[in-house]
Amino acid sequence: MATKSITLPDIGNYDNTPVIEVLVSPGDRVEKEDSLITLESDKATMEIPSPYTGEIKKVLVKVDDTLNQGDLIAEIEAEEEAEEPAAEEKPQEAAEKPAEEQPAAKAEEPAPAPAAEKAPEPAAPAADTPTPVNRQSAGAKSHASPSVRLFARKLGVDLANVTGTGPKGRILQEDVEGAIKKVMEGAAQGAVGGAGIPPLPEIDFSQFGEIEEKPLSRIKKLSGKHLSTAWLNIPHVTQFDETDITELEAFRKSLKPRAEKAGIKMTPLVFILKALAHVLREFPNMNASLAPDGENLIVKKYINLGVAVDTPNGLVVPVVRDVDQKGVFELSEELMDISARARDGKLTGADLSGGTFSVSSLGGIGGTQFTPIVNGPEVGILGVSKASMQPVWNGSEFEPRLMLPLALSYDHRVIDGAEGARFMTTLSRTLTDLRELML
Ligand code: CAO
Repeated sequence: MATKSITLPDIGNYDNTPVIEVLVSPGDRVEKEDSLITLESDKATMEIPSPYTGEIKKVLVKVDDTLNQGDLIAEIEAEEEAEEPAAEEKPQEAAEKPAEEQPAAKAEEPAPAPAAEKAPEPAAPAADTPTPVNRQSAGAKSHASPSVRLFARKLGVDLANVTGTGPKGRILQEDVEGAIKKVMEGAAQGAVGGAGIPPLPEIDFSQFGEIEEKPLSRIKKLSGKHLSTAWLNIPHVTQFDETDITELEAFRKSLKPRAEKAGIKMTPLVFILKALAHVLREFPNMNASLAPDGENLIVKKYINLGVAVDTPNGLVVPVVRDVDQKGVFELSEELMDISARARDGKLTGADLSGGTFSVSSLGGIGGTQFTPIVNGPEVGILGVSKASMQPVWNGSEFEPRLMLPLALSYDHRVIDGAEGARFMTTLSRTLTDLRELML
């Protein structure tokens, strides 16, 4: 046993070659010829192998350092004396061969071998392209031949996430292919952790105290999957506003006796549905869906509003149809009917389909604002919070006004911020002065 310094051997006509990976840490046991670091010149990537078997004591380089022949890389407690790599020995240029044709580097290969032409930087994934797995993380320890490393890099595969099945745990091209296949299968099934998203850590919570594991309801499982899909696929923007509904509330109260007579509960939500239908006519892009190929917008000529209903088993979104063609009494009756059937678990498939835009109202419960998730493939959703009396400056004094907080989330691929703001302003104006509905 002896502590040996490992220095950069002659790697050819390369100066100040950057370190792109450090593959070992202090305490690691390495075999002779195991890779220690990867360098990347403007022409090639090359792994620098250990000339000794033993335990790494110190790592003297880090990612982004630049190295020249003779620079110290590491110190190792060597188990055997090894011949120093011949100073004049030149690495074999293997740059010309395409990655697929290159044989996996053998453990017995003596000298550092520049692997292949510099791998092009993997392009940043387009917003709608699922990345198979994370990009290679600097400093991750993984053993693979330069050709496999290049192959993985081209596909954006982080070798730290791949289990090697080759000799001494080396990662083979089949291992990289297998890792990609696994991710793609997961993504196809919509599995948690698919589409390149690192899964949340699995933690045994019982180690911290008593726990109880309860199954999620069927509705929660279904809506959870749908919400995750919408959240991941749609670039959301949420805009907030506060609308003066003082006059609306006075009108609603004036209608209450008639509503009660008809056995109807007339809440602010009915007026919001009515105003939304009016504004959606003016902003048809909000009453639309993006075609699956992302090339066209499918604008719907009907206005069917989904209304999020809180039930003991979870959230459901039944649809009120042709809202633009109905009055507030009819809408109230329908809203009462679908929310009652939702809570009794009696909705049919037809009740839940065909929506063009959704509303989620927490106004009856409380809160000042929240950010609703777009009910994809719809384009927009309105979140309604609890109205409260507030002092509003009218130019000469503060006046008590009933202010309703609204949040509009939309798919930014379809709606620009300015269009979203105009939609919100028009909706707000309509709710403040219901006479707008007649225009
Ligand atoms: N501001 C102040 N008060 C409001 C209000 C608002 N924005 N919206 C409703 N209210 C009042 C109503 O007027 C009613 O009061 P009165 O009984 O005195 O008239 C009370 O709050 C309860 O209303 P409601 O909730 O029963 O009726 P609604 O028409 O407003 O809503 C429904 C119906 C089905 C949407 C609602 O019951 C519900 O389920 N909301 C939850 C939706 C949800 O969970 N969204 C979150 C989805 S994301 O997880």
